[in-house]
Amino acid sequence: MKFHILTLFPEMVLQGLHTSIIGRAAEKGLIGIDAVNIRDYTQERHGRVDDYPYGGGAGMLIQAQPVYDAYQAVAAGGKPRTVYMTPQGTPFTQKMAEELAKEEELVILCGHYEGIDERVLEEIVTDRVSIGDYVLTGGELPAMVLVDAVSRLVPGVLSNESSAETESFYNDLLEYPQYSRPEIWHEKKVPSVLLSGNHRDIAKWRLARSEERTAAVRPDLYAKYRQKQWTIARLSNRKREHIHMMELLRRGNGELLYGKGENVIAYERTGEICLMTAVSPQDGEKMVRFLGELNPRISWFVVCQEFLAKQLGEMFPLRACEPCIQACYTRREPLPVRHGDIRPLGEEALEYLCAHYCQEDSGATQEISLEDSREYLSERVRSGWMFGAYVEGKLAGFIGLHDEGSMGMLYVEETFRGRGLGAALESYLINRLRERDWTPFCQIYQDNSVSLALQEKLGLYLSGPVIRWLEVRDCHLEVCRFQADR
Ligand code: 9D3
Repeated sequence: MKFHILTLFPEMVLQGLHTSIIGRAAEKGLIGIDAVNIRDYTQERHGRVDDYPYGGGAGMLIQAQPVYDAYQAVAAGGKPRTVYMTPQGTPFTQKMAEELAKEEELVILCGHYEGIDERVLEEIVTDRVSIGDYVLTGGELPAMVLVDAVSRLVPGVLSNESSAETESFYNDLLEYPQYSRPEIWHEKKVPSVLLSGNHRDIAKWRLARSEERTAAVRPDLYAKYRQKQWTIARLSNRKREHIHMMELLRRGNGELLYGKGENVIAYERTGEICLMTAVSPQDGEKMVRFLGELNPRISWFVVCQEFLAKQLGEMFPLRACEPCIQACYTRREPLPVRHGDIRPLGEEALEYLCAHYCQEDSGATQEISLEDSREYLSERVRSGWMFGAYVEGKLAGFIGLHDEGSMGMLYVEETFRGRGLGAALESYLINRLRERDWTPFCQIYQDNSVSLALQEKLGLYLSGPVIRWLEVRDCHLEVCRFQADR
């Protein structure tokens, strides 16, 4: 990730970003921070870059020309994403940081004085971002905030340990209080439950403190949290059909776009997947209309009812995939893993995965390019949820978690089939999910009797009605770069 910061105070930005984690990332070359002085591009004598605003008013404006020339110097003929830091921008969020982290190059424009001539902004700016409702003296600190938040999402910038932490960041809740040695300080004792060693009690206590804090300080977040919990409870009335939606929400991988009783729309951002269930066709119609208005980016729909598939088909250009049966593991006991050498896969296994990941299993009717498939597998490996089974030190099969949370991608090499390797891989993954208090589930094509038999053998429960995946054909109808938070 390369940042080009256009500013009148380049040394301020560089000073602020050369220490600690961000400084180290820059040293290692994981990110690049280039601060460009707008003043170096002025054509006026005495290095002047500002002038009075037409129509009058207090203060000075940065003129268009030096900003434009500084931009041209870093854009090098391209049209890189360009963020203008301004109090009139969209409030910065983690979601925006995640989106910006996908770019290879970012230009960040900092205002000072009263602002910048609007005409140059119209030509170069793609996003306007504020960091909150308070008044600063310039855009430099906001630019540093943005660089910090985006950089820590760049792979390798954080240690694996701390990045895993962010992933499991409690769903819509603020963090619980934490304590370290000594056990007593200023006559204050560490809460005894934390010393008990009982992980269930500890988790319960932490959740209660998180809820308490969130309710007190962030009623907005708390309301969202309560609605999610309520929806999960409603969905659990038909758990086998709805396990994918419940788990998406429970694991904090999805947001609730719509929740009226058992009429629910959940959304997974990375894969642009929209999960829907409706009680009646009337409800379905309302929900489809709602989606049309909200217009989020969607690549896939997953629906629980056939009428939804029909109704969506009238609104979106779709290709329907074969229906799937849903299987979930809700037993109390972990499963025995009858194979010794199963471990997480790293980037080095990518070639093997690409060679053996079965495209038909992805459900896509149109050819998924090798490129897309590699991109997906690489992202899955980075998520830490791809596992391989090794026989005599050599990779013989794998399994993983899809982006919406279902188990899948199961593969066992021809020569090793019939030895329970597949069962071992799935059992292993089920156990890992259970450690997190998640309910393992997967989706299987109706006609895949081999896989269905495996699910029954392992003790998973199968859903009656079928789940339908619907692929959206080139429908990235982007309204604005940052979707309104609904
Ligand atoms: C008193 C000046 N204001 C007149 C209406 C406008 C104004 C212009 C520029 C106020 C502050 C600034 C400087 N701030 C930023 O450039 C800025 C900022 C901020 O002040 N708060 C939150 N986010 C941001 S992003 C850029």
